[in-house]
Amino acid sequence: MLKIYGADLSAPANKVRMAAHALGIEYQYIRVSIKEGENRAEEYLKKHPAGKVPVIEDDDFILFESDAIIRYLAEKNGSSLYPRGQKQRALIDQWMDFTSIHIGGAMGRVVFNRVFASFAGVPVDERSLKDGMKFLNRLLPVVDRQLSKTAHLAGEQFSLADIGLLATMDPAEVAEIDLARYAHLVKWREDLAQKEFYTRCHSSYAESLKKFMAKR
Ligand SMILES: N[C@@H](CCC(=O)N[C@@H](CS)C(=O)NCC(=O)O)C(=O)O
Repeated sequence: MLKIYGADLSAPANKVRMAAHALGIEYQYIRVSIKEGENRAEEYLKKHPAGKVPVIEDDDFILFESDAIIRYLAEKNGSSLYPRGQKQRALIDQWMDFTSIHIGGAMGRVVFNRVFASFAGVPVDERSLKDGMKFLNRLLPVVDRQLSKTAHLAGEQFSLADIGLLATMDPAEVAEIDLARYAHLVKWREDLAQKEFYTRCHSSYAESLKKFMAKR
């Protein structure tokens, strides 16, 4: 059975779990405690040389980087979430890259400083936080506009691009990012967060954070 190494508060790891659910792939979920440094253990570094989650093990095939993983899983299943048509696939890739590189980068700055800096015992980097918010204020109108034109991010069909954006935006509430002015993004998120591929991962990111805090 497929193994997914992840952490409940890792948006990229949750992206992989959500994709596996959407693709109907059963898997064994192996939690890697970043807090306890399990991701830096020698055995784990053999799977991911930089000690990050997610990683998958598909028999003896090991793969890291969430977008590479979900493309691999969808391709293996011949799924319509990552169709073979050249232009359709290119558009999905475009939005996946835009999401991970730009939105994910900006979200990372905001979420780290507003949520995780205190756990990590490091001071809030105000400059990084400000830049993250500045980028989000530029990037989120782009996806909101796109979602005003088509039902899903890369067109009318639900695809890997939607799973990528949904997982990336998952910590918005806990990081106090106000999305109210992005009506199409809000509606799209609300609809997808009710689907089984999402609810099998968690009811919300906030709920996972609450559970994590309770265990500390
Ligand atoms: N681009 C990577 C990002 C992976 C990543 O940054 N994972 C974080 C958790 S969200 C991690 O493992 N951090 C632990 C560390 O760097 O020590 C992906 O999409 O898989």
